[in-house]
Amino acid sequence: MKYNRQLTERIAEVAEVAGYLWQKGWAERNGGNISYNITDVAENLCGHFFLVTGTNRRMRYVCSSPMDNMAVIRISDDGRSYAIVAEKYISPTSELPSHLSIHDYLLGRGRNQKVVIHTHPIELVAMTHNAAFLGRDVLSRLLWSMIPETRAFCPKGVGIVPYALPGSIELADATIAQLDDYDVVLWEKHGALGVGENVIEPFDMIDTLSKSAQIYMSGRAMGFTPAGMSDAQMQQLKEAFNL
Ligand code: 2HA
Ligand code: ZN
Repeated sequence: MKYNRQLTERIAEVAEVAGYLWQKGWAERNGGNISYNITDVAENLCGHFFLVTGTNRRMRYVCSSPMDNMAVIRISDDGRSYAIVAEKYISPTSELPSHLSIHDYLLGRGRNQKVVIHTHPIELVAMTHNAAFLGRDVLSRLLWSMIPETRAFCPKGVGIVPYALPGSIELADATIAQLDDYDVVLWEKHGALGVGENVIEPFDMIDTLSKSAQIYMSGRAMGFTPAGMSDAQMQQLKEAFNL
């Protein structure tokens, strides 16, 4: 398989974000995974092509040596199997079932979101261990209220997916059920999953939500619960930014 300029750029983009995930402490050991629908830049358009991080591969090495740690796969024409087409044989992420069903869903909806990213942001995951935060939009409102940027740059907030076995179809289906309403979902006691038109977009959203979680945690660590912006302040922001 030949890497044209656009594919080379996308590989570099994934490598860049893989580095951020590692530097932030969100990708211990083989934690997290990324997939990118690259059908539009692949040479052969018969099936769908995906650039995916490899199973058991470290995000820190996806950054330093992308194509030793990522696979390019092509889905067969009947959609029932896939072939690994990059010259180095790397098996795709253990979360491939959820990544592929999410891509299938996004394509079916005509959404131009080519990237699925999953990572383990410390404070956001910690918050999912508190049942009080797991009600619909409870966490969205709390995180929005910590800093205006979160309301502005994550206008849909976060969906919550109850705990399910990593890599399971159950986890994939529960995630898809949230994607009509949210671009970022939190997997209870596990991690975050985001979708976007490129790798930077969902990374930035998860990073912004994570900043809010850290501000909340800093307040709690200083011995108080942060007041949060008022409903009126958030409403003003909503109107000013057309959210
Ligand atoms: O790829 O994070 O959820 C490793 C994981 C599985
Ligand atoms: Zn994970």
